[in-house]
Amino acid sequence: MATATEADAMRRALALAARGLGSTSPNPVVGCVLLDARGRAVGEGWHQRAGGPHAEVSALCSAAEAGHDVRGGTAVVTLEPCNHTGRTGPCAQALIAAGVGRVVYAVADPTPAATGGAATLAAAGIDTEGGLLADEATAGNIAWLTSVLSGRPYVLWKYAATLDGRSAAADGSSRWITSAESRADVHRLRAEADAVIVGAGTLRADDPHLAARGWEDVSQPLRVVVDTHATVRPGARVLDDAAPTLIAVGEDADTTHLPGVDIVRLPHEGTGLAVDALLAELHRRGVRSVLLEGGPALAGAFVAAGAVDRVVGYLAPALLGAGPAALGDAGIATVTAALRLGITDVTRLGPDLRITAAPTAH
Ligand code: AOF
Ligand code: ZN
Repeated sequence: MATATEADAMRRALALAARGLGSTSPNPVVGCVLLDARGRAVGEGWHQRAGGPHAEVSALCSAAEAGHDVRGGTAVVTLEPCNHTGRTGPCAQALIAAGVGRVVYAVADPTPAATGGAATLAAAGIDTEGGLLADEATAGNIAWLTSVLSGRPYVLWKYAATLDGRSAAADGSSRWITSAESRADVHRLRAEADAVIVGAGTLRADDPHLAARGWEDVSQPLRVVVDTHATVRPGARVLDDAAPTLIAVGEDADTTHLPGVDIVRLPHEGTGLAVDALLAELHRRGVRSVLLEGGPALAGAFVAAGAVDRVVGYLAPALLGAGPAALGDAGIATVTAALRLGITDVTRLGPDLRITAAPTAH
């Protein structure tokens, strides 16, 4: 059984891990706290970017730099220590070499290449225990875990709407339905995502820039436009050099007006492009989490494809009474076929309400 001190250390490790959100992809976020033999926290670290040191190694360095001895101590890690030599060496071996007596981790590493660290540690005589704060650690690494287990990026669909569920007015205007607080929160979601996806209709209506404003020092998400017929204008703001941009078009689209633009050709599906093919292409490019920003038709296609893992709705206390709904046709014809969600969070943002929900298992 883990001790209260170890649980506190794990909470700290989870907070450290979260600092890596948005910059470790395609790797997980991982945090580590080292306790000495007397249970005092003497080192900590987190994985900052793919290719960089793993959390355990960075924590071991911080303890060594401060002159602390971790022999006979405990390593508390949010993910099972890796067992492989990838871009860096195996953390299980680093912990064995450092002489820790115990390792407590939250969730197992499901990747075939890296798994097995717990067994290696135990075989070396180290008291090894998994599962401490596993739910919190799973939630903190949900994008990476989902992408490893499903082979496609984790998809978060975000929309803004009035209390009566309209995402635009009857004349098409949609700017500033929600408050400045809600819009700032969306920039945080963008900063945490590897890619942001919009449809060509949204691009035509709003000419969005899609960068994470206020987060210029973090890695900007790849901007993806689903543009079946290649209607994007060469001067569109999304094509500036603030962040990379990928335009997904149909196999037969004419893209001669877009020289130098990164374009991927995908099969058609219904009136748009195949969502599965788009997500497979993004996964191939290292994208592990996606923020889907609309519009309604594209969101409908993602829901129809079973490719929405989480919904974040920003509801403004306003009524429009007419205008498009946030979600377009998702192939759901009757109420018994509704995609049922469970609410995981409700937060007030200025005058608005942010509701986070995820499909319930079926
Ligand atoms: C750990 N601690 O901090 C991380 C781990 O890209 P590489 O070669 O460094 O290896 C990445 C893989 O290592 C990643 O897919 C995951 O399985 C594990 N990540 N493991 O013990 C860490 N970032
Ligand atoms: Zn490692």
